[in-house]
Amino acid sequence: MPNIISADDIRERFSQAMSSLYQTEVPQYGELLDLVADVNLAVLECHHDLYQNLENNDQLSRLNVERHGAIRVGKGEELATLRRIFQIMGMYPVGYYDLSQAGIPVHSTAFRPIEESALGRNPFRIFTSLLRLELIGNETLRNKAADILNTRDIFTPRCRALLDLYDQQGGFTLSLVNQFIPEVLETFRWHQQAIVDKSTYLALHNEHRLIADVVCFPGCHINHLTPRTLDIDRAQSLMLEYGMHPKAIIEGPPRREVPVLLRQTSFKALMEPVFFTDQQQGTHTARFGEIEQRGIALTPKGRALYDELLCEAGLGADNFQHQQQLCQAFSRFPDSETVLRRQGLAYFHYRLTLAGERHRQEITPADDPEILIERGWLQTQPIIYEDFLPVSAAGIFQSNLGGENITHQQGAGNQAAFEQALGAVPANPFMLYQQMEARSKSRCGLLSSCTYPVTMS
Ligand code: OOG
Ligand code: NI
Repeated sequence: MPNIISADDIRERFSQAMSSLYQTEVPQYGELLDLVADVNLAVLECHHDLYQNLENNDQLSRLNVERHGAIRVGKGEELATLRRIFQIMGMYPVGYYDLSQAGIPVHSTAFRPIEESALGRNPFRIFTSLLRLELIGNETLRNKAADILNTRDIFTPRCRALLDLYDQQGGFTLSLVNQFIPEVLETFRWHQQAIVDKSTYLALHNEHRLIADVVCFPGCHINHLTPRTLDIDRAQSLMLEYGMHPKAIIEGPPRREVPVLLRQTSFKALMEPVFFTDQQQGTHTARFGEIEQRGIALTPKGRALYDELLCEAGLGADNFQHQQQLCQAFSRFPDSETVLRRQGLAYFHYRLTLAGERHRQEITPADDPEILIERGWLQTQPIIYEDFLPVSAAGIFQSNLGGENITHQQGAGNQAAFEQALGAVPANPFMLYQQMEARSKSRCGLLSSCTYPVTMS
């Protein structure tokens, strides 16, 4: 088929369309984008080395287009259809997140690009959660929620027809992409017309606000979009100055010389008008804005240390105290690229220096990379963490469920049920980072072959 538009192109167009839509729906998100752009500019002006580093690693161009979003669905078929939609955009399920441990009745994955070139172009990700009806304690409400979900279709008929067409043709021309994106946006935009009457909404809401959010509407509205900042502490304090209401604490690790994993904060959800099927009116509070700062991806060993120290730090009363507790606990976490690398705590991208290029023929797979680095033949850069953190995600969920006491029973994960609904096994994030590192080493002549082929079902 001639003139097929690439998945990277479709994702780029889609992420722009989502951002424009969300700016019209939640004007504070537009302000958040301005705030983050200001912070990033100030950081880059003051830290020329960081600027050079990002530019050398093709990270600068992705910074301003970089964002993630989040949606929540109610039944397996919805999740499986989303998988088809995102695959067309080069986004694949990565990771399994069990939120039930934090009393939130969902489990999740992140749809995201996985190849280095695709991530460099536009790393748009969508954190996607599936409601776990079996965790609703009240049987009458559980059945009611299931009945409502059974009758709805969150995808337009044209969207479904286009998915089938894509499968038949193996691609989309520009004119089909231009039809596909608005059809998909219909699913993700806000619908102020609910599909239930007010008393049903209130009953589900009283059980758990999240359940009302997932079940009572004809679509799975995007609930936030998140730009990437280079200094989240600055962004958090600026949010107050811009008149936004940031959540109490920044989630994730503390501020570091070498930023690790992911730090996140958000502003509180807005109250939006809703019209119910019995002509009554009300409001719904679900949609918010979030900011993230991304750092280096950790190996399983690094991640185990992160989880241990996060637990040890506990929860501070306010952000100041929380960050102090974190800093204290994380004094045990090495904070230099060299030590992180030597102790096998984080993933790195290897490349030859000019001197290394000149000695290309002398490098063998048996060489110790650390010696070549000291000799000036090899350079490394952090591999950026592209995924999410379950404890942080739970904090983001909770801060936007109105801070009410979550009376919900805690559950255990059920990855097998999630995979069955999705119709695929999410990729293991550690494998993806390890594979990236291995490929970069093998390009330097350090590994004889790349041993981790990517296979996406
Ligand atoms: C998702 C919350 C988690 C993140 O960035 O960790 C999340 C949701 O509220 O649906 O977005
Ligand atoms: Ni988020």
